[in-house]
Amino acid sequence: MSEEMMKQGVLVRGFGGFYVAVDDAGTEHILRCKKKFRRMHISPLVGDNLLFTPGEGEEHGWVEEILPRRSECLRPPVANVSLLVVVICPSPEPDLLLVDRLLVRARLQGMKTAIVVNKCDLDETLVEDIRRQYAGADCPVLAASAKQKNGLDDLRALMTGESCCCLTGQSGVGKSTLLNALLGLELETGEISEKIQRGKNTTRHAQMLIHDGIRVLDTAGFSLLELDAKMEPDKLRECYPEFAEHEGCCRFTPCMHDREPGCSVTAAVDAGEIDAGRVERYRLLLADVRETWKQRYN
Ligand SMILES: Nc1nc2c(ncn2[C@@H]2O[C@H](COP(=O)(O)OP(=O)(O)OP(=O)(O)O)[C@@H](O)[C@H]2O)c(=O)[nH]1
Ligand SMILES: [Mg+2]
Ligand SMILES: [Zn+2]
Repeated sequence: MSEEMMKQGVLVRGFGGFYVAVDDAGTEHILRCKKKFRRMHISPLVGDNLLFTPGEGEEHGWVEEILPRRSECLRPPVANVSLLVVVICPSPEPDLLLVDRLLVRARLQGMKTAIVVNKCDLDETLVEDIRRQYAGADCPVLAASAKQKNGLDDLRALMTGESCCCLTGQSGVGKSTLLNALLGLELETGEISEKIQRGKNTTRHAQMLIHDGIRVLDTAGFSLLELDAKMEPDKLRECYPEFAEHEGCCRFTPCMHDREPGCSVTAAVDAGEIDAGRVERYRLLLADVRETWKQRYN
């Protein structure tokens, strides 16, 4: 294939073995993947930068090359995210262990993070609580109500200038509704189930929306997430910015900040300087990571 015929674009969505890429001029191209990718066990992710040969007329084109990724996740399955925006809300109830897992994974991938507390029209106290818990986490906490169109300017300002933002979180928190309000779109949204207070997984696949210089991914909600099975227990505490100033201040070095005597992090929790819940959840994740690490050769 001659080089001149190739174009570059970003993968914005996939459907049934086809991929849709948008080129620099904003034109959409329908593509299929060459067999060599399957042989290499690589599949393109939404957010990937691609080199492709456009199809002629009604014919689809071909993905020729996936350019190097600056980050990749499998949950949600997306590439090249620079800012991960975790959306929570009063109902369905927030799962902060899931939030912390997402923040850890983002940090390991070099992404910036933010938390948006949506549906503030239902409960305006939640955002204050979350701001307090994540005060030292290097993660801005924004208040929003997609329904009342509040907080959208802050969210837009946060996303402007990012190469690619990604909204993630449980089903039913209002990710698609937020993007509709923010970008004037009509993405499908779904009621949450009254009986179990859970979303109904309305968004099924990740897709990239490009609008007013903002590139943002709407993704499918989920509630289960594992940390990387190859993660060393030592790495986890580096994902908590609130611990940084305590490194080297504990009685033992290294200290995992897991209830060792003379631990500076425990002292900071007792003094109310670091949120107790956040540290408690860190310790749960640490136990998890240690268990997985122990079994890594089994
Ligand atoms: N009261 C209130 N309801 C909201 C708000 N934002 C979204 N909702 C409602 O929450 C429900 C779920 O919204 P979606 O946008 O479909 O949620 P989602 O996060 O995209 O869910 P999945 O696609 O399943 O992951 C819908 O009934 C929305 O109308 C809000 O700010 N306030
Ligand atoms: Mg959705
Ligand atoms: Zn310690």
